[in-house]
Amino acid sequence: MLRHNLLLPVSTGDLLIPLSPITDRDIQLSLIIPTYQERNNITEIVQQLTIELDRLIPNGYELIVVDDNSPDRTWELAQDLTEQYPHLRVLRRTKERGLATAVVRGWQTARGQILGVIDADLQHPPEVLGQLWQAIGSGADLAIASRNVEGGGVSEWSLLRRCLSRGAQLLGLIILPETIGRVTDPMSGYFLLRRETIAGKVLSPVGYKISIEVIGRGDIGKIVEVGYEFQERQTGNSKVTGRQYLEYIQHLFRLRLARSGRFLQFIAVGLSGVVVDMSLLYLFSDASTLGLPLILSKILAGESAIINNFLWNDRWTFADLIRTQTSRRQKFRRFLKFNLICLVGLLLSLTILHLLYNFAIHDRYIANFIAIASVTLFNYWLNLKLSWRVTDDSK
Ligand SMILES: Nc1nc2c(ncn2[C@@H]2O[C@H](COP(=O)(O)OP(=O)(O)OP(=O)(O)O)[C@@H](O)[C@H]2O)c(=O)[nH]1
Ligand SMILES: [Mg+2]
Repeated sequence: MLRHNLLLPVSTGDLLIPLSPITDRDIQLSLIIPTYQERNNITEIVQQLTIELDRLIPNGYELIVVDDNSPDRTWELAQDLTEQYPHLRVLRRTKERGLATAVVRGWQTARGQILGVIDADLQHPPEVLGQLWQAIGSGADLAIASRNVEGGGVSEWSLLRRCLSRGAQLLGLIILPETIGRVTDPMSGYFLLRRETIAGKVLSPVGYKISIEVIGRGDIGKIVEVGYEFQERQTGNSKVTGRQYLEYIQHLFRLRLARSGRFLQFIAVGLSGVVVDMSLLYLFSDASTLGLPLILSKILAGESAIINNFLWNDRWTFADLIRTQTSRRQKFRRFLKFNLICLVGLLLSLTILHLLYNFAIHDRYIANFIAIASVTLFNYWLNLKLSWRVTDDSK
């Protein structure tokens, strides 16, 4: 029947969002509404969102319902609504399930440059969209609705649910501090973000929490949080069970591994630098080869290792962070910062070795190992934040 033609095709394969979508120039915002068994809510949420967005971005938005073949046929009702709401599009998934992947599949068919997500069950007040949209307009990469900033709350939650939520957040802070610590409500499923922050990256969420996936894998610079009061579900049932908690923990570890992968690359590059340094030191200083003075040989060998490490890190370890910054000038600036950080690292390493050896551990090899490990971490973090920093304004 005709209705079937209104269903959008579901992407398959990698969960990868294209940088340049099949754009419709007029569409600025694509807001995903993931649904499972939301027949009783879908009409109301579409109506409320339409009223809000017609005011905010008239003719400049689309709503995309992504339904996982709900037995209550939410997808069918949503399709019926498209007659009355022409900016509404519907995707019915039959081969995959799960909230987070549903959102990504929706974004894959989205036409706007700003992507967003909101629950279907009216727990996320549509009025907050105005502030989120404004935050994006003023330069935020991610504008996220939060229950834990001023104006936010979860009024009717039981003590147990509050504890579980805070416990999950604390666990996240331990396993993935640099991601979970960036926002006060990392579990929020209500946000807008710029397409380019996640485009071209293969996403791989497990379960419910799409927000930690985009913060963990995206190139997200400025984040703005907007307070909102989490409403009680009026109708329909929650899909949250113990399984979602397990999936959340699995998701945290998957992200930890993905992020640590970069650190392991950094260490591998560091080891290649040791080989360069040693070989050149031999070549320059050994009596059977060039026979240069030791200090001069060490300076030449050390600097060559720094150049070696920089080139590998720029092309490999941090390559994905600087796709848009390829000019020679930008590269040279990164090199200078890297060089400077390595020199500071060297001084730090000497200081740590000296202090540990003389005042704490009187074993020079253990002290040296601790010095190397601390300085490697120092180098990694500082280089990630300064040399290859993702929040560069000139992006
Ligand atoms: N497509 C899709 N949507 C889902 C799935 N699970 C949940 N949703 C939708 O995602 C949104 C959030 O799910 P809820 O069950 O309300 O989760 P919650 O808001 O954290 O929990 P409650 O406070 O108990 O409602 C709702 O719009 C659901 O219909 C799923 O597997 N697939
Ligand atoms: Mg809900």
